[in-house]
Amino acid sequence: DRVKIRTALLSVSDKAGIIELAKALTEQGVRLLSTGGTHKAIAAAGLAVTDVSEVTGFPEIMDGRVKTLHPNVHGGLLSIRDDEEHVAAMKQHGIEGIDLAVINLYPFEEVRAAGGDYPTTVENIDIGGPAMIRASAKNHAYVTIVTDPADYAPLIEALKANGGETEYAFRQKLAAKAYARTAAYDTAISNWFAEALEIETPAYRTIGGVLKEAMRYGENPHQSAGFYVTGENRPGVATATLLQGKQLSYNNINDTDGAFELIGEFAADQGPACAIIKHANPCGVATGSTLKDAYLRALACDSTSAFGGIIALNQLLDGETAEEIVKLFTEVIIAPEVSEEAKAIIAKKPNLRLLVTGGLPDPRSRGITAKTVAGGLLVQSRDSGVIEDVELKVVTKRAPTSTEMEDLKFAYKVAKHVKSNAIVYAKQGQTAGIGAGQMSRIDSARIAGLKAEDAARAMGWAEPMTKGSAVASEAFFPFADGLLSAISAGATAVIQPGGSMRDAEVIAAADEHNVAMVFTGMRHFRH
Ligand code: 93A
Repeated sequence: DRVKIRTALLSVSDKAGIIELAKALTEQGVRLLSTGGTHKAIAAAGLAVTDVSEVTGFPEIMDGRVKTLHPNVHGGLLSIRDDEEHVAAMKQHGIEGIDLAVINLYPFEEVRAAGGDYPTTVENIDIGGPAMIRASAKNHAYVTIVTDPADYAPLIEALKANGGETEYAFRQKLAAKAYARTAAYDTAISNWFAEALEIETPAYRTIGGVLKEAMRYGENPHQSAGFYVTGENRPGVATATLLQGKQLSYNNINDTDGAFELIGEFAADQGPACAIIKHANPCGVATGSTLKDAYLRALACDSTSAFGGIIALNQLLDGETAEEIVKLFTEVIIAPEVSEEAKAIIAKKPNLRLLVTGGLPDPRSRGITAKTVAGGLLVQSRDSGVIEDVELKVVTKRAPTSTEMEDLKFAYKVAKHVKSNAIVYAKQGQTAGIGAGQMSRIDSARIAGLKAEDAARAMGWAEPMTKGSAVASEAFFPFADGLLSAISAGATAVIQPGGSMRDAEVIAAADEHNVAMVFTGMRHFRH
C-alpha cells in the first residue's frame, strides 16, 4: 500500500511554504511539474521544475482559465497504475503518472470577504484546481493529494521516514480532507451567488463552512467541537478579532452570537445600549445616557445572573465603561470598537476575552440560520423582522402613552432574542424582568415577575421595576392567565403578535384593568 513519489504537480495560489516543500521533494529525487506562477516561484529559488505546458503540449490559454484541464494531466492523476488497459492508454498517448498533487485554489473566499466586485469574484472561481483535487483524491490508491499547507511538514516527514513513499492510510486521510475542501469551496460559491442575487430559496443555498478553529471541547467536555465559518459578510463572532483572552469556547461562541445579534437591534446612532447574556438568553438589556449608564442599567436587571456573562455593546467601548465592567467576572465582551484606554483597563484582566467587530449586524439583512436534527439540517431565513417595520394595532380601549409605546418596542426587540416562551418587562429603555424558555407562557410571566422582585431587593429599590412597566410576549397569549400574571406584576401596557383563538378574552382582560395592548402581527418564536 506504499507508493513511491516520482512525479509531483505543484499548483498553488497561496505560495506560503511552497519553496521549502519543493526543496524537500527535490532532495527526495521527485520530479516537479508546475503551473505558471508556481513554476516561476520555484524556478526563481533555483530548483529544477518543468512547466505543465510542456506536459500538455499546450500553452496556458484564456488568461490561465485553461492550463491543467488536459488528458495528460488528468490521465496522469486518474490512471490505475496496475490496470493493463490504463497502462496501455498511458503508453499510447504518452501520459506520465503523477503521484503527488499539491494544490490550493484561487482565493475565492478571500475575494468574497473583501467585497470583490462581481466580475472579479467570478474570475476567482477555480475550475482546474478543484478538478485536479477531486481526480487525485478519487485515485488516492495511487496519488497523494495535499490541499492544506499545514500538511506540507507531515508530508515531508512521511517521505523521509518511508524512503520517499507514502502509506495508504495517509493518502486516505488527505483525500477526505481534499473533498472537504472542494465541498466548502463550492458552498462558498453558491452562497455568494445566493447573496448577490438575493435568493433565499433553499434550492439555491448550501449549508456549509470552512473550519476556522477546532475547540478543546463542545458544549460539554466529552464532546468534540469545531467552529466553521460560512463566509457571510456579517459583523459578529465569526468575523470578530480577539484582542485578548483565551480562545473562545463552544458555549462562549454561542452566547456571544446571541448577545451581539441582540445588540444589533439597537443602532449606534440611537444612543448607547448594552446586553448581558447568559446561556444564550439576555439577563439584562438597557439603553442609557452613556455606555456606562447603559451597562449599569442592564446589570441592575439581574446582577446575580450577570456573573460570568457575555457583554455586548452597540458602540465604542470607552474607558469609564471598561472600568465598571472589570469589577465583575465576565467571560466575553464584544463591541464594534474599543478605545485605547479601555484596552489598557481590560488588559489587567488577561482572561477576559475582548472581541471587536468593526460594526453591528443589520437586523433587517437577509441570511440563513440552521440547526441540526437527527440525520438532517433545518435551514431557514434569518428572523429579520423588525418592530419599526410593522404596523402596530391598538386593540384595547386605552392606547399606550408615548412612553409606554417606546418601552413596548424596546421590550419586543429584546423578546425576539429570548428563548420561547419569552416574557420581557421593560421600563424606560431598561429590562425589568425576563422570563425565558419556559414550556408555558404563564410560567415565563411569573418568573420574569419574580426576577424583578429579586432585582428590587438586590438594588434596594422600593418596588420592582415591573410596576408601571411595559411587557412583551414574543407569541400570542393563548389564554388570559399569562396576561393577568403580567398585570398583577404591574404591567400597564402589553405588546404581542395577537392571533389567538381567545384574543377577545385576552383583550377584555386588558380592558378590564385599563391596560393598553398592541398587536404586532409578527411572531418571534425562538426555540
Ligand atoms: O483557471 S483555472 O480554473 N484553470 C486551470 O486549468 C487551472 N489549473 C490550475 N485554474 C487552474 N489552476 C489553479 O491555478 C490552481 O488551483 C492554483 O490555485 C492556481 C495556480 O496558478 P499559478 O501556478 O499560475 O499561480
